[in-house]
Amino acid sequence: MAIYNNPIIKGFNPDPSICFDKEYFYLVTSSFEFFPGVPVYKSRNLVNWELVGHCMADEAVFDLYGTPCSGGIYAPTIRFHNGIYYMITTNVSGKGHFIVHTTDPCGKWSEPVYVDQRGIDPSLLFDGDKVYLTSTDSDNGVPCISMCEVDPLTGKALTKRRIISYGDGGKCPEAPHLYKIGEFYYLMLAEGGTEYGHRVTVFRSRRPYGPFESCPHNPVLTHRDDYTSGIQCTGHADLTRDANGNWWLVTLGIRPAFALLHNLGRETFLAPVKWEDGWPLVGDSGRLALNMQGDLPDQPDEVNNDFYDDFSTQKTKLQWTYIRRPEFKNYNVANKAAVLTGDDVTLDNDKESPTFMGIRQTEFVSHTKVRLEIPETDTKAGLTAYYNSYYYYALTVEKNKDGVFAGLEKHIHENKIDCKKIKIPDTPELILHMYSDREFYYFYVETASGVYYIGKGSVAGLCTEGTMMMTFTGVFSGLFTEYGKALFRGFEYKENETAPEAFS
Ligand code: 6LW
Repeated sequence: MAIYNNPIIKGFNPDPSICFDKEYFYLVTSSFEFFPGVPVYKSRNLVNWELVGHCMADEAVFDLYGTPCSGGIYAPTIRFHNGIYYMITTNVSGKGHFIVHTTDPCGKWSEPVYVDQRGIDPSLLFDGDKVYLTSTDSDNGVPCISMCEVDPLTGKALTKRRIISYGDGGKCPEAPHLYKIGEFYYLMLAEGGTEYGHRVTVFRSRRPYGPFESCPHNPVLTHRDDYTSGIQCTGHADLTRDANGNWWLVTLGIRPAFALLHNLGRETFLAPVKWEDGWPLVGDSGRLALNMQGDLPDQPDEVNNDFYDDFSTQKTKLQWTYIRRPEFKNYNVANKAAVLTGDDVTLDNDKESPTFMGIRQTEFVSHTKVRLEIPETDTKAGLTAYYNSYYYYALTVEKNKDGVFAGLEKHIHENKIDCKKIKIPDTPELILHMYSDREFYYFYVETASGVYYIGKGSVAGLCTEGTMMMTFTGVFSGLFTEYGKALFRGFEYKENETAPEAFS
């Protein structure tokens, strides 16, 4: 048995789906308006995960232009069958469900084939010569789960869809996954909605289309009645079995920053699963913990989410994420600098793609720093804690004919608060710092002549629970240029690093 920490994939990594190809586990998560879409993580031991690519990595094929905040790419499913990896998901702001496939999940995925089925949360079960597709549906307004057979290489529905479940009485039955385990077909759902009533329910039948009997101890996983574990909203789960025959469940959950507010997004958690009387027993009596133990398939290493990019190679690191459909002509990574050129698309633009590149914030306490050179006047660039176009804090550095000015912009709902700008020495290079804890983001500009405190923004302003529309994402630590040209060097993100005394 080994101890591991939850979440296993921290920061905005919701709606996890997992498969095992007898050597490695692969896990995908939803990505909404962010590009590249559907990150692919790889692991041997279920604890150390490496980002190895994205299923949607070609902005010409997967055009997210105009995608609204938390629109776009919803929950994915990844499956492995006969040497081919399949991923199915839904572009809710585009053409609906699509399937891509590959023989190398760390490399290029196929062009999408679209599936003419309704709902969200599509999933595939390979069962002999049949492939079943489950997804959410509506029976004259009553939410349910339906299923049909599909050709996973063409996307063609081979049978009419049939309703197979209405869930266990919870609202929003969703996230269906059908498994063939032994003599039973198991249907696993999320119910209660992805907030604090979220839960996982399981059903089984001897036939793929049911009728299904409900697990006697449903929900098999929930934190809706647990306000002590530091984990909430668990639901939307997927099952896998390791080479030793042990079962595991991955699920989304949140870690509240404080009260019932979360800014890091819905994250991916792991629980061991045992079977009793043909029903799954998940985690600790249907609950997860931040520290758990299980018979892991391989000894885990120390987990380290710190990130550093000196921009020394043309190929940017996979963690960099963009908004909607990035204009890559505005990004030039070379000679140990990321040169970001703004085209007057501001961070609060909710349709286009501002010149922005960010990484997922993975811990409450964090420190992001980057060196900034602004060679020309009429430039505005900086460092941002970015949730989406309506919710972000931006440490701005503006260079104009009157000099160089540092400021803090706070965007919350329709409000834009422009904190006082400070004139700073026009030195060749500045160092921008963003610190975070469970309550605030703190912004500083460091120059050769000293450190300037620019201001702070409350974490509460960038939390999912406070957004004016349903949102599903999490905060990024990002670089941006709104107009002009900025050279960024030595981007560094560290967990659990706080501001030094000298900064206070
Ligand atoms: C996802 C649905 C859900 O498609 O939230 O957690 C939606 N549950 O299953 C967006 O993540």
